[in-house]
Amino acid sequence: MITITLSQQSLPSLDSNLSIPTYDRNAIKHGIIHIGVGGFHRSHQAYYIHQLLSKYKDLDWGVCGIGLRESDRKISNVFTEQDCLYTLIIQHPNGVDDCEVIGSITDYVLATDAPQDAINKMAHPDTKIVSLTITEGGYNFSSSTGKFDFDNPDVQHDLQNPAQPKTVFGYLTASLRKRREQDLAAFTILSCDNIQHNGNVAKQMLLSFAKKQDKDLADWIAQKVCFPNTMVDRITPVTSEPAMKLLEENYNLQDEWPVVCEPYIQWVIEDNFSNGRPPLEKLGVQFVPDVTPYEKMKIRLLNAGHSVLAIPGALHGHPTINACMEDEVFSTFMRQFMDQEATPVLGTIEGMNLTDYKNSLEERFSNPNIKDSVSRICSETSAKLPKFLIPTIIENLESGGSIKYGTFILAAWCYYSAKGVDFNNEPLEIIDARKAELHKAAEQYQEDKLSFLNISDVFGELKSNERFVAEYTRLTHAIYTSMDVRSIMSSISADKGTL
Ligand code: CS2
Repeated sequence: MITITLSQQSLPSLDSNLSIPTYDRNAIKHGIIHIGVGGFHRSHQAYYIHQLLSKYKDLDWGVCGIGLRESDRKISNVFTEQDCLYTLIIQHPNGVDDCEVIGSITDYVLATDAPQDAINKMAHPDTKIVSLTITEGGYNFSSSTGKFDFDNPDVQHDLQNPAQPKTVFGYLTASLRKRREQDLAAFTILSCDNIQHNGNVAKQMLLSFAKKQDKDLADWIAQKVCFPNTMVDRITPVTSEPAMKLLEENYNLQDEWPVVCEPYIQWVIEDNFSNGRPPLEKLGVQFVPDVTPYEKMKIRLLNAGHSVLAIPGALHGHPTINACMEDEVFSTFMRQFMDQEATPVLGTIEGMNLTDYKNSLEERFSNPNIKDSVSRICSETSAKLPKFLIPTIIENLESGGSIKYGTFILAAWCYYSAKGVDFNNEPLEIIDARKAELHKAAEQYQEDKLSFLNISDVFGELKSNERFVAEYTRLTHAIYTSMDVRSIMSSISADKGTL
């Protein structure tokens, strides 16, 4: 049997068991422009919009993707070949896979090749929302000061070349400037990254940039653009070879870049839009006046819980999050972290049962079918921990709460960054924009036990807190001397004073 390549034209010939878009993709308007079309956007927002188009034929809210980086060339090429279609593979814990071809993205612009096209797309009258998944590190602020980083060379470039931008801030201001000139309503900027108050952060960073470039425009943005805070959730591992094989074997379909995800999906959004919004509540999206409790709970439990498993997991040689969960030492350690360090600083969250939430996270992390690699979770740790974990340590230092679980993760991260190999001497796949800097700081451990903590925009003032320093020193020493994360984790969980 000849394998069918995914495209608009091939849709009617696909296996009839595979669900395909039933709406007229040619009639779709791009109400949403999305910057940063990675796996997560494709399993989450694009999936919700696909359902909106399928069930309600609301064609005003299609998506046009934009890539700002050279590394987006791969998705651009795949989308060119596949007419922006892709298969979403929802992997259930019992081994069942639900596969569906998603059609809500109907155009894609690689801005590095065509900056003006990207600006024009955002400035188009049909555009009502520009949404972002630009990663935790993409907001260009220092974690310790919270200030916009004007030293970034790309930011400097954008300030000097407003019509040829490189950064998201340059593109947003260029397109908003054009909308203002043409007397078009401003779009909403919808951040979908795992940062507490992601909308407020996006606003503050964009305004810092815009003020430097054009004060009047900055005032207009401040008045006209809404930046709702959001909480987004769906575990989406990196697409693996077996996922592609599965489509070939079960459906005779060749998809160059399908997306794999868990069944769980959640989106909570503050109902604050500049220029209308899709009726996503029809699909279970929660619109709330204040997203704070949801985002804090998710970031401090789910995202932090992931890092708490993945960093020692990588050192021990566990390949995936579910492998970590199968190891009782790891799953106990993670739950104790959640119960003893994250929960006390969260306090009570109205309308939420934190025990149920934590139990559900344990189930989701244990899904054996999803095989979420620890290397994905460890990627860009330098941007993640200042948002996911370090605030919990700081708040526990202030309240006199436990810090041993969180501190152990920072100690393990120091070893991880210094050595670049796990405890079996196997190379670690370290993906971090600041990899070299982290390595340099961590590597000086033998001469200066606190050298790693010198990266102050990651660790803030932790180095000057006596209780933290004592715990960190004790735990790094334990790791460097025993080279066995499991036994240290089990001692920490058992609350033994000595290691
Ligand atoms: C993960 C997230 O990257 C990470 O560290 O914790 O990607 C996580 O899987 C998603 O936020 C789930 O919604």
